[in-house]
Amino acid sequence: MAERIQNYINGEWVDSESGKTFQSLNPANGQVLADVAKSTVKDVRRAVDTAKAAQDAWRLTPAPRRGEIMFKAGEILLARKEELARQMTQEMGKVLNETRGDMQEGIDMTYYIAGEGRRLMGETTPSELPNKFMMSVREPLGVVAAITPWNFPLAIPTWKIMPSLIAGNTVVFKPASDTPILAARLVEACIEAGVPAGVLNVVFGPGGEIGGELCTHEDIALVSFTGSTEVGKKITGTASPQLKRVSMEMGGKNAIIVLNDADLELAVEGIVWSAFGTSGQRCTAASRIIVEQGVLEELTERLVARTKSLKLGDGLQSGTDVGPVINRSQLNKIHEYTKIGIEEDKATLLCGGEIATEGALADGCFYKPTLFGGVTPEMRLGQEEIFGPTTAIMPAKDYDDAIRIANSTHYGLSTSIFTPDVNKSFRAMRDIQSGLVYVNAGTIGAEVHLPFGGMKETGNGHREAGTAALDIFTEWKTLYIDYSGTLQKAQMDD
Ligand code: UN1
Repeated sequence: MAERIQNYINGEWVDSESGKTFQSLNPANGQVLADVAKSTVKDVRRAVDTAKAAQDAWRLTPAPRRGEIMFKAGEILLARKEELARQMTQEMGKVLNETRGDMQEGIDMTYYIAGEGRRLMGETTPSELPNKFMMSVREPLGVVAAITPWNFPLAIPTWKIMPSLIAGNTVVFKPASDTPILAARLVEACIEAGVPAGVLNVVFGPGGEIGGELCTHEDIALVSFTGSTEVGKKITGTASPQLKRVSMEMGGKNAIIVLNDADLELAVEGIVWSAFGTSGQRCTAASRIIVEQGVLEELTERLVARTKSLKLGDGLQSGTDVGPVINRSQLNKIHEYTKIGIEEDKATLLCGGEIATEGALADGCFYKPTLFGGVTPEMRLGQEEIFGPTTAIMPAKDYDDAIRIANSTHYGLSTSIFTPDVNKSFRAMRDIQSGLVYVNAGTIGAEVHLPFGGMKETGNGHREAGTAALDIFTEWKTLYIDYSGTLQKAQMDD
């Protein structure tokens, strides 16, 4: 039976004031999993008002105490890891091993941030004047709007909610409409851990209807968003005129470079994992494979064979390599790109390129892992984010050409290079324009304690995760304490 998922506002689970709901479906078979509150602007206002009212008490709760609550939330998520991973596969589609990874990433972030409760470090530095002390401290911003995507239903919300809370902010959480169940589970864990009423609120519903209010409400201090560049630009355009802070984590067109001297077996595994893991629905997914001439033929052959061997199916069934994509409209969009690749780009379709309809797959949103060959940077396949199991092989004349191609997009999230050559690796680490660079590994698999984010149109300069996250969710206050008993003048007194 379908579960009922309500908003959580001011410490209570409540329906939308409209009484309306929408459904959460299993993308593997179309089964209805939940009826979910379809919020209105009024619901959002109530959530923001509540978060605003709760902020003072939360800000004044000592950070180590906040950290203890976060730590407990981590313990609860860990205890429920397997159960929630299964629910996540049902709701989002990716295979069980990957949803376990998503859970673990959320748990890692929660534990990591709990430790910040006893750090949240500022600076002290000597004053230029005698008998004067100075330091900087991190202050909360106020109410944070956390708008999150469906591809990491648990991990990405923790990247925003946990640093917000440890810093003393309160939160209005607006998860993607495709994954409300996991969002509710995360909120439950926080409540059980002791997050007080009003400090964390969740509103479900279509971004097109309630997102605007989250970006313009006068009591929202920061809009933290992960999703497409298109939506991110809209949010920035709406929130910026009121000088709200906006932290944007958006698209990618990530490349794997394979040089002539690469270990091809390793490269093939890295490519398949990065291109087709999560059915290609990661902002870090490899959607361009840049191959130096000398290994182009052999790598292509091996990749086609390996890609054809991947088993599509329900992510809960053992033996499944690739699960469904999130919904019908994404499925159709992915297929549109196959048509664009063939008709407009005139690239070579090497395998896949079809909606899978064999047997039970017809009931779900399955797309065959797809490889294109002969792609160049001018083509749409070489430029646009597809967010599906489609990747493009792009031939490169030599190392310099490979780097040039890698840098030839508006995005800059994650790039990898396969080569045993230490000189070329270091040059690549220096010259590649992306926020993450991997050597002899794929483009996915970032860990929570270093900064995560991208250059160019992938982001707006911020980095989530690591201590860098605190720069998004806090602001600096600088304190000067003069204990000289005289009026000292900086820059003027000797
Ligand atoms: C995303 O797809 O938005 O590095 C995040 C990775 C994961 C996070 C991906 N740890 O692929």
